[in-house]
Amino acid sequence: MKKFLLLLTLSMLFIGGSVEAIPIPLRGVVEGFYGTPWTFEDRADIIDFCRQNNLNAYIYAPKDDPYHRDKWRTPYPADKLAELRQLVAVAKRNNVRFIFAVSPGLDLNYKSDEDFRLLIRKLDTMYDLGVRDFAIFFDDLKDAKGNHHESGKAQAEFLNRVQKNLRGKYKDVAPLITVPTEYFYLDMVKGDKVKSYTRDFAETLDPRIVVLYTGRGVVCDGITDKELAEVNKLFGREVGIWWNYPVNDYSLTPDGNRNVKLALGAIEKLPTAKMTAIFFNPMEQVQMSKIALATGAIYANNPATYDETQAWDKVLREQFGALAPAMKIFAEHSQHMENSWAKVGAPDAMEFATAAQNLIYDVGKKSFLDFAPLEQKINETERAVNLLLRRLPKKYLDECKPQLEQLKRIVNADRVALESLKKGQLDPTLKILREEITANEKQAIISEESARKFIDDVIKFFDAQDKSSRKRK
Ligand code: LOG
Repeated sequence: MKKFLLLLTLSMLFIGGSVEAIPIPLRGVVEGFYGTPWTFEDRADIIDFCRQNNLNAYIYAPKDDPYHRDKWRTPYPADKLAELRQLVAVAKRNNVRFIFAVSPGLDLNYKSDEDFRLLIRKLDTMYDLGVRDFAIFFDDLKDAKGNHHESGKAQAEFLNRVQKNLRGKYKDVAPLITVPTEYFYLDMVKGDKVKSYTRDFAETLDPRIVVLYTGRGVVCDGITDKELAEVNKLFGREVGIWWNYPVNDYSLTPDGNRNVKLALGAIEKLPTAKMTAIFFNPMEQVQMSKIALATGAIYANNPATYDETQAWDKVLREQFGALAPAMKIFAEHSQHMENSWAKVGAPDAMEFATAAQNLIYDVGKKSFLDFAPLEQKINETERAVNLLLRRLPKKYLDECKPQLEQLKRIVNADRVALESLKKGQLDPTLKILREEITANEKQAIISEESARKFIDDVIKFFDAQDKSSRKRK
C-alpha cells in the first residue's frame, strides 16, 4: 500500500513527462534601492507586471523615501498617504500582496516604549489603508569603519513584540518579514564561528518571522543549494532571499553619479531547492529592470527547470517584439555588475570579447589574421544600436539612451582600432575617440571587459610596439 501511494505521488508529480512546477510561495519585487524612489505610475506599472508574470508580492521599501527610513517616526503627509492608499488598491486588484516596510534602525531605541508606539502607529495607519503584510528592515546600519552596535537579542525582541502586537490586534496579517543587520553570509560568520549578533538574533527571533538574506555577499555571484541550507540551519527556519540583481545603485562614477551601468541580463545561479521567499531588488530604471525581473519570475515559478538562456530569449521577445534581436545585442554588452565588493551577472558580450582577444593574440604572434569574426561583431552591434536609437519607444529610450550612445561611441572606436590592426599602424584619432568615451563614462558605463576593452588593448599593443622599436634603434 505504502509503495502504491509513493508511486501515485511520484506519478502525480510527472504530468505529461515533465515535473510539475513548484513555485516559490512568496515571490516578487522589493523596491529597496538607494536613489530616486519610483513614482506612483512606476509602482502601479510594476504591480501590474507582477500579476502578468505570476509574481505575487511587492515590498515597499525605498531607501530614500524619508518616511520609510530617515524620518520613520514621522507619519506620511496626506498626499503621500492618498497615493499609498491607491497603490494598495491596485495591488489588491492585481492579486499582489503589498508588503509595507519600515527601516527604523538608524536611530531606533529598541528599549523605548515611545519608539515602539510610533512604529506601531505607522503600521496601524497602513493597516487601515488595507495593508496586511509588513516588514521591518535593519540592513545597512554600519558605520564608516564597517562596525555596527546592534544587539541581536534586542533587535529580535523588538521584532517579536511588533509581530505579537499586530497578530494580537488583527487576525488577518501575514507573518512579519525582516532583514537583519548582518544580512549576508560572510558577515554572519567569522572563520567557522557564528558571530554573536547573528547567533543571538537567530535564537531569539520568533520562528514564524521570515528572514531575508542576500547570499554570500551583498551582491554575489549566485547562491547554491548548500549555502542556502547552511543559512536555514543557522536561523532555525527556511530563510528567504533578497536578490540584488538587477539593482544598480552601487554603479557609481568617481564623481558620484549613480546607476551608470544597466543590468540587462537574466537572473542566474540561484538555488533549485525548496525555498520560502524571493524578492528581486530592481534598478531605478523601471522599464529596463523588467528584463531581469521577468526572468526572475520564470525562475521563481519553477526553479528546478529554469534555464537562463531560454528565459532571457523568451523575455526579450515578449517585451521587445521585432526589436528583440537588436535589444539582445545591446543587453549582451550590459549584464555584468562588478566592483571591489560586488559581482553578479553573466560576463558581457563574450563572443565579442573572444573575437577581439583572439585577433590581438594573432597579431602579436604575427600568425595568419582573420579579421572577419570581430568585424562581424562590430557591424552587428553598430546596426543594433542605430536601430534602437531610432525605433525604441520613448519610455525605454528615456532610461537607456546614455548607454546606447556610449555603446555607439565604443563600436565606432572599435572599428578604428580594427582598421589600425589591419594597417599595422595606429590611427591617431583612436586616442581622441577614447578621450570622448572616457569623458562620457560619467553618464554611462557598458561592456567594460569586452567592446570597451578592445580600444585599450589596441592602443596598448601599438604603444608597446613603439617602445620596443625605439629600443632597437
Ligand atoms: C541594501 C540595498 C541596496 C543593495 C545594493 C540590502 C539588504 N540592502 O548594501 O538597499 O540596494 O545593497 O546596493 C544594500 O541589500 N546594502
